Amino acid sequence: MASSLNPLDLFDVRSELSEEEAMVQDSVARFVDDQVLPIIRECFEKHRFPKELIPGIAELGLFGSSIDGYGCAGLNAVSYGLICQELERGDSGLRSFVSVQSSLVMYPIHAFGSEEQKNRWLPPMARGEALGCFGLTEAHGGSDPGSMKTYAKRQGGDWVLNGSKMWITNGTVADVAVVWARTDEGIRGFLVERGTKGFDAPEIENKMSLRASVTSALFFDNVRLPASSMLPGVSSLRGPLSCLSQARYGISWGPIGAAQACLKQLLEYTETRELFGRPLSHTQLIQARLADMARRITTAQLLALRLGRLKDAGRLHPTQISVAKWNNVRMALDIARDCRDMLGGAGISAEYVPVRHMLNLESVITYEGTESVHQLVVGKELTGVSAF
Ligand code: TGC
Ligand code: FAD
Repeated sequence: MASSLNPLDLFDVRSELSEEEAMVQDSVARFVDDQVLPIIRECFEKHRFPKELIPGIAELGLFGSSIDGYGCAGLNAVSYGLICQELERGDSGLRSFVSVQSSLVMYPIHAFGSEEQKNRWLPPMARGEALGCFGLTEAHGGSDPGSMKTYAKRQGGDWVLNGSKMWITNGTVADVAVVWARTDEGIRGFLVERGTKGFDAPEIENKMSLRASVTSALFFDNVRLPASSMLPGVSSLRGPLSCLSQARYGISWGPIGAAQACLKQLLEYTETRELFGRPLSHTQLIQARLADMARRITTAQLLALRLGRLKDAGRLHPTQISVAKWNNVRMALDIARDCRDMLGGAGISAEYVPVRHMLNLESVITYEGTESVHQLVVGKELTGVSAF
């Protein structure tokens, strides 16, 4: 007899959602089913960013969805999490695109920008007419952004920016880059517009992961910026790290979608694949593996929902985000790898979703703090000692 429980939501987390949260989830799910799934495999295979999806994403209010005003939807944190989950059910690259625009570009402009900067950038970004990227990581060591070398120096009323950034999502397609640089007054954020003299953003080729997303290097060679390009609200590493907290929160939800997509396909596959005279799903080992996946997904869902409720109550601690990002990305990567294996040879084909999700999740477990970085954040919380 088929289960009366939903295998992709064993503890019925869905019933804990408000009407508005459920509506947000449903509308993004429809968008992913109708517009993302039919094209995403081809985008991944051809290393193509699906720009044509931008108007639909904007129409649903998914850019800067947590911001109140400036043309943004003003949704709660749980809704933002559900948006990430549904988008990543399609592809981690698409969720990344929206995470960066929302949490790493619109968030710092909203939190640390002047009124002029907010009015200039937030409404067109919400409409998807302007795109942004976030430049923190440098080639010599992304885990330690405090060691950044990119430097901005005051010259008259202007700033002059020199240095480079590496592995920057959306870099080549962005109209504006939020760039973090060392200055004589601490670490500052700057809004650098595409086309500014001395600024170049070439795309990184040959990626085997996040192939439907644009990743770039950023180069700054004596880039002259007006004083008005500096974000006035913060002058320390706290600025970029608080943006990371927003993005990591969303990434704690996103991979649940990727894992659900993999498990859903495997439930269908193991029911129809017959070996040794019976369907694969009738064997004990396969059932144990499927059960383990459902257990880990449901645990991740409960963790994400609790995380979201804490965030909405204003009680979320960055260490809790680290626990959830670590747990939930690891969960999804392990599930995608195991699903790939249970498909046998077919598992290496993009005709099935696990290998694409598996390759994508190799980036997700690395960016926004590697697994080791999050373990060390938790270790520091437990022992009071920073062991980075
Ligand atoms: P530390 O001395 O601990 O802190 C410096 C200042 O920052 C504050 N702070 C935070 N604030 C808000 N949220 C957080 N999570 C914060 N963590 C720390 C802290 O209170 C302090 O403030 P203040 O006012 O006293 O100055 O900094 P540290 O240099 O020891 O570094 C700690 C560490 C290793 C955890 C940090 O450097 C780190 O997180 N490293 C990993 C870097 C990383 O995650 N990079 C991600 C780049 S962006 C990206 O990957 C985008 S991927 C695309 C997508 O999102 O889809
Ligand atoms: P490293 O920091 O060199 O780490 C190498 C290894 O050392 C890792 O296994 C790490 O866990 C380990 N390690 C590091 N420190 C310690 C320690 N103290 N103890 C033990 N082990 C340690 N960055 C941005 O700023 N903006 C973006 O939009 C962006 N998008 C990205 C998109 C993609 C597809 C990828 C792959 C990366 C992106 N990044 C972005 C960069 C990302 O945040 C970094 O790759 C990440 O922070 C790790 O930095 P790193 O690659 O330099 O690795």
